[in-house]
Amino acid sequence: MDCLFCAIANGEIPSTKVYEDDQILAFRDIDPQAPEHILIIPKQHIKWAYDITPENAGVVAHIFATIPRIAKDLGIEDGFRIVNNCGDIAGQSVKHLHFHLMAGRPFGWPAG
Ligand code: DGP
Repeated sequence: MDCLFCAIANGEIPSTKVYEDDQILAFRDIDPQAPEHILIIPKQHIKWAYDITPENAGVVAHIFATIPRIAKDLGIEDGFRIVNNCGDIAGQSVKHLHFHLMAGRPFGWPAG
């Protein structure tokens, strides 16, 4: 399978890692949209949020259980935004489930 984030997860393509364990990887976004912009991915290939199921949702729970640790390790103390883009209409450019952790500036709502 030709998947950019699988290649990052298995080390074929380098990334700036901020957290890793046996299930998930967090690394810096190559095109940051905020002073802190981290991507958090499951190491297993899940294409997009439509493919989260009761069987694989444990890794998604693990991502969310780890987000506070990642934020604290980065010194993020005043809040953050988590984003998941699902599908082209939402701007998902990489078809491997990922969550954007962004911080360090104010964020508008619903966009920006
Ligand atoms: P999305 O648009 O939600 O699919 O987000 C994909 C993100 O992935 C986007 O913010 C840019 C980032 N990205 C794309 N290619 C690379 C890469 O090779 N390395 C890193 N670190 N980030 C990448």
